[in-house]
Amino acid sequence: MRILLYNPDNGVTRNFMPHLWMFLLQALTPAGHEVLLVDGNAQPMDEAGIARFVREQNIELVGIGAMTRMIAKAYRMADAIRAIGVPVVMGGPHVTEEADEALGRSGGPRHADAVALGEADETWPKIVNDAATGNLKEIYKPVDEFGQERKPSLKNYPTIPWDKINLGQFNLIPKFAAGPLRKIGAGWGTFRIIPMESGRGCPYGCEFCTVTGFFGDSIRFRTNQSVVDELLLLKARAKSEGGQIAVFFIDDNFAINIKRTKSLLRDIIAAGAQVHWVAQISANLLRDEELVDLIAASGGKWVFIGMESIDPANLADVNKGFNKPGEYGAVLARLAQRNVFAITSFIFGMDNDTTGVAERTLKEIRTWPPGLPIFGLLTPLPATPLYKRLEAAGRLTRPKHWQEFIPFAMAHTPLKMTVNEAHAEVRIGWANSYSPQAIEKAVDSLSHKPLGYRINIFIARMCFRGIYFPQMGRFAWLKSILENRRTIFKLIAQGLRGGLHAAAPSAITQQVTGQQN
Ligand code: B12
Ligand code: SF4
Repeated sequence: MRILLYNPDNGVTRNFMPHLWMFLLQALTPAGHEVLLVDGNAQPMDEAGIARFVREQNIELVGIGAMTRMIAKAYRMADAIRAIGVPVVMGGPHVTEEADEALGRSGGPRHADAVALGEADETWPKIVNDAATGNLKEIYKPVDEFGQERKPSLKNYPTIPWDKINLGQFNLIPKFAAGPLRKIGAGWGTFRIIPMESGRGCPYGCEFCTVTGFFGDSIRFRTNQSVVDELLLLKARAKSEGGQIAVFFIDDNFAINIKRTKSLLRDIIAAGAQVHWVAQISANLLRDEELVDLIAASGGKWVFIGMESIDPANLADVNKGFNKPGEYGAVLARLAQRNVFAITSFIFGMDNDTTGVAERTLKEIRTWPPGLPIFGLLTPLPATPLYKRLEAAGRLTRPKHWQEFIPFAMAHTPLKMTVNEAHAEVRIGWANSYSPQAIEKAVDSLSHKPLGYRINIFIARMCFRGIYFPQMGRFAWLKSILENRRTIFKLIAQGLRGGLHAAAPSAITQQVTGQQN
């Protein structure tokens, strides 16, 4: 069979990173089938486009995976594929919670022939075999011989053949620039961010989060060796094509078992498998100095921290009281001392938020080392404890918000502000953090560091800006480049003066004269 695995675009940003599930299921597909991958963020398609693709490529089975926010698009694409007679299997967190919706059992139209509930590592081979023999069932559930839910062990994690997979659609370097960039330094002809998991599960159970319900509260890890081998494979590929690779460890809390994380990082260092990497780690676990040392030594460059709020009452409300806003600054300083920076994520529209929450948060952020702040709204995702609490209290204003998805729009009313006020707070957060002045300030605050760090934060800020402000097309990019020309000229001038390792002139003066700000 020829199988297509498809992930819809999110309609807002071009995702910088492909989705792991596609590569994983491709690796787990029984022999004798051919699997094609299309990520809508890298290869945008509409309904007619996907139907044409499926027909032209003689696809006999399509697998679609989607988060809640992409599900409306996923359903439209599935409908178009089913309309030409090709069966569709859907999987991922949304249809796991809303299987009846996908199967047309809750009053709406049917979108999928089959759904895979939960983790599909063990059910996917069965789905493929059933489809190949014309025996596709409606629901595939990972259960053991007693019918109990079964979470796959990650001990025998499949080898994802990164050395052979066609990654053309995921190169972040534009085609016209690839040739000349290949010759710079170790080569920049390709740059890809590759998702990798080292473990699954999170016991923390934050109220708004899907993870504890979906992956379970017991944590499962891959062996250190299998993670190290995968890193080595990726590193070798980047080298062979004159390009660069960075890894996003997508574990929900990469340091959830500190002892094990340290042992993994030590093994990465011992094997020379360091690549630049990003991971999600909660602030409480970053108190450990040795862990932070190992993060830096093993290639860690950015840590995503779900700070959510600077208000302890809000954190307690959403069962995230283990976050201590009082220590955020110290945690970030500890990372920055080792040249590791943070993506700090905040949620507005929580029940104790009042107007002005954005400015109060920004005031705190300005006292921290520069990073990448991101702002979102409290969103009741299906089957989360938050969804159930708001539903029981009759507070959901758009109970099926995903069916009429609107980016950055609330689906319930917070207690101490209106929905529009919450939307305005998010806008203030983004506008203030990603204005040309804010970007320049962030870059300048690293003037004591080599130029490479300033370029790094500049590029990262420009890309993150696009999560909120339209930046999909060339003109939008051109406009942001023009708006930030002052910082760009400054960086070019510094580069011409001293090369990538140069500190900015103001920092050198400060070091010579002993001045401090
Ligand atoms: C990496 C990641 C991202 C990446 C993007 C995705 C990417 N390119 O990989 C980034 C950082 C951009 C991101 C952003 C967001 N994310 Co996110 N993200 C994740 C994360 C941490 C890992 C995803 C992953 O690869 N998991 C590992 C793979 C193996 O698991 P999986 O995808 O679930 O796939 C398994 C099964 O679901 C199933 N399966 C999946 N698809 C399919 C398809 C078929 C056909 C079949 C048979 C099976 C199947 O089989 C797989 C193997 O078992 C998850 C949490 C998590 N641990 O999964 C959150 C998660 C998916 N994200 C979530 C959310 C909410 C978001 C945001 C909306 C957050 C925000 N407020 O802005 C944004 C929106 C994204 C956007 N703009 O498109 C939620 C989604 C919940 C939901 N109900 O949809 C999750 C679950 C986290 C959470 N806290 O609840 N995210
Ligand atoms: S710590 Fe992160 S992954 Fe774990 S439950 Fe909380 S938000 Fe979800």
